[in-house]
Amino acid sequence: MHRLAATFLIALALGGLAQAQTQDRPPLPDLLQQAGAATSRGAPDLTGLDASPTREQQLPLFRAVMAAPLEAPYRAGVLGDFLRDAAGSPRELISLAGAVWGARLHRPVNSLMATTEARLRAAPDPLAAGLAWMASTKAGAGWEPVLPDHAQLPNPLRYEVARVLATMAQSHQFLQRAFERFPPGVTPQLLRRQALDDRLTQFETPDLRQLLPLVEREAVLAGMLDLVGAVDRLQRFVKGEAALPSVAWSLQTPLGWIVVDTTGRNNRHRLKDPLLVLDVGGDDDYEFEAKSDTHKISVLLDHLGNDSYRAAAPGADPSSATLGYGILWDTEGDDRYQGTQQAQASALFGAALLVDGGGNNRFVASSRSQAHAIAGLAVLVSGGGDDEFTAQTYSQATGGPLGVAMLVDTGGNDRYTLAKLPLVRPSPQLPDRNTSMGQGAGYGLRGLFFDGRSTAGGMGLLLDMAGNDRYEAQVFAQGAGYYEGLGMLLDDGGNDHFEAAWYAMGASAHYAAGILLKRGIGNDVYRSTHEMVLGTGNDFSVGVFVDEGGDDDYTVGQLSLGVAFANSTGLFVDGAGNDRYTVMSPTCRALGAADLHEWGTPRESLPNLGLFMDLGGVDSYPAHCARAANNSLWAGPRTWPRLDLRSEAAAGVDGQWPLPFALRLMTRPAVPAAPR
Ligand SMILES: [Ca+2]
Ligand SMILES: [Ca+2]
Ligand SMILES: [Ca+2]
Ligand SMILES: [Ca+2]
Repeated sequence: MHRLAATFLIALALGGLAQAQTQDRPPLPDLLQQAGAATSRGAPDLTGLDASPTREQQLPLFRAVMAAPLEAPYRAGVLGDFLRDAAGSPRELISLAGAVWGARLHRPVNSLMATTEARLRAAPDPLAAGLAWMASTKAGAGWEPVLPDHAQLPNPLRYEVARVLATMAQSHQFLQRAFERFPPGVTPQLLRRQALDDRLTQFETPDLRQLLPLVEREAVLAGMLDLVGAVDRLQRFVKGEAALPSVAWSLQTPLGWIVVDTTGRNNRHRLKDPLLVLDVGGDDDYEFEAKSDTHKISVLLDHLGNDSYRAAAPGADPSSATLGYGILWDTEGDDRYQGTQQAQASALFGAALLVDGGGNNRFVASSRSQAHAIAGLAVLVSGGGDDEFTAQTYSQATGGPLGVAMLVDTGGNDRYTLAKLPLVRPSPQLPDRNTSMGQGAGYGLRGLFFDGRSTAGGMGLLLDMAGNDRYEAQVFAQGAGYYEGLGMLLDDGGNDHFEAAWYAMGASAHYAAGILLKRGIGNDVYRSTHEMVLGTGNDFSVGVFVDEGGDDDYTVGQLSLGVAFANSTGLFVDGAGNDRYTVMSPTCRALGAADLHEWGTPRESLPNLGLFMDLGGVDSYPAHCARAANNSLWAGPRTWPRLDLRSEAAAGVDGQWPLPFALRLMTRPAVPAAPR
């Protein structure tokens, strides 16, 4: 992709949009008028966000969604299209994740390697040259490796391996740079306890929250881009090489193990601190032991075979990173991934990548996994097979403080489960089941539960590009935001099934934003057993839900389907099809409603906007929800009808209208322009 994606995305997040003002497009003027918010652009009051002590950590795209919720579907769609174009290039995906992270970097892939390559080619032995840098690290002072001869590890494979190792030298330095402002005493063990186990004691130093502003994002991103570029080239080399020599070689270096096995055997690898593992051929069984606190970079490339990857301890698998980089790249086959906490693309101060090129895969972990990031980037990309993702909590595209996590699945009929049980992290809303916080979730830390000091959240984005998929979760999931965080679930086609309990499917709480965008004409099922789903926000938040087409089935409890609570914006849009709406609560606080948790506070005069739109088809509405009907426009219920309060602005519309916003780029040429 040569469209300077990073620059464009920043422009998308920060700048004005080229299209006409969405609120001026029908049926929005009538709908806003009916709600009593004719002049509104749909945003909640942003004073609290602007005054946040962690203002600098709020991500640009999150800010943009909060400032203009009616433009959020377009922004989400465009981001989805960029990711779709980039799905074949993990380096490009990392680059986009970095742009969303707010790291401004222009780092073309070709120019940078030239000097390294020239040096390796000029050296008598590229492998020796590729490893030489280790002797100048603290761990490797004076190290002199015993290397295989050219018969045991011949060129060009020898050169390609050396090339990755030489790239690591630079990435290693970028890591130093990224965290050089940290005080002494910051270790992976300390960070895991504070950030992943939530065991931070009052007045403890270092304090994770004080470290966040000290991270140099550009350095984290630069080192990862180089590393991913190098691994990408290595995998293209092994894929393209008709007759690889049969090599079985391993070496313990001061920075971890190097293992090269191209024999095609079914290997059983038991690894601690892998630096670079290349295995070609065979059905392999990997077991990863707990990483040492000093271990920073792990790369594993497996080509061919149905493989099994097991992490015996939190953070042990190569696609996890703490104060470092981790890459696990499996080119094909039906693979199985098994982990506990912090596994399968999980970054904690650093960057993590898991690429699975195809086959029917199973991903199993407990928490902080399957694309989870705090103070870093995590990307998991899986191919066109039928995949199964299972975890308990904080997994499947979850961005914590200063984190961007993306799970991209390019096709197949996939199944995403954040299980109710076993109970590892009881939900405050429903203590008999886990908090899900995943399938596209961005979360911050709310000080209420600790010392009163809160921290902005990051972004989690799940993009499923095709297939009939099944999403099952509990509380906070499927496009959910929590405390200055942004969660997005984009599903681009198929007949899908979504199931959750509370705060899901485009929902958010406490200065946060959640978006679910379902594109295409699939017939989808959305079910919630409790409340706050399908375009709802609570406490200065934004919840956006858009289903583009198809005959859909919606079942909810209450406070759902375009509902604003406590000075928020809730937006529900179904674009077409014959749909069925079921609301289980007898009061029917749904289908366009705005409410406050208490009256008699200044919140009464702040905006609070709930909008419901069904823009086509003949639909079925519940009999006890008397306002909603086919071909009509209705106002939401008001507790204080004579006061005309902005905090009770709500309305719904059913009729035949085009969507008032685009869900994809509008000007994209059908045929690429000829080069000039
Ligand atoms: Ca495989
Ligand atoms: Ca898939
Ligand atoms: Ca789908
Ligand atoms: Ca529909």
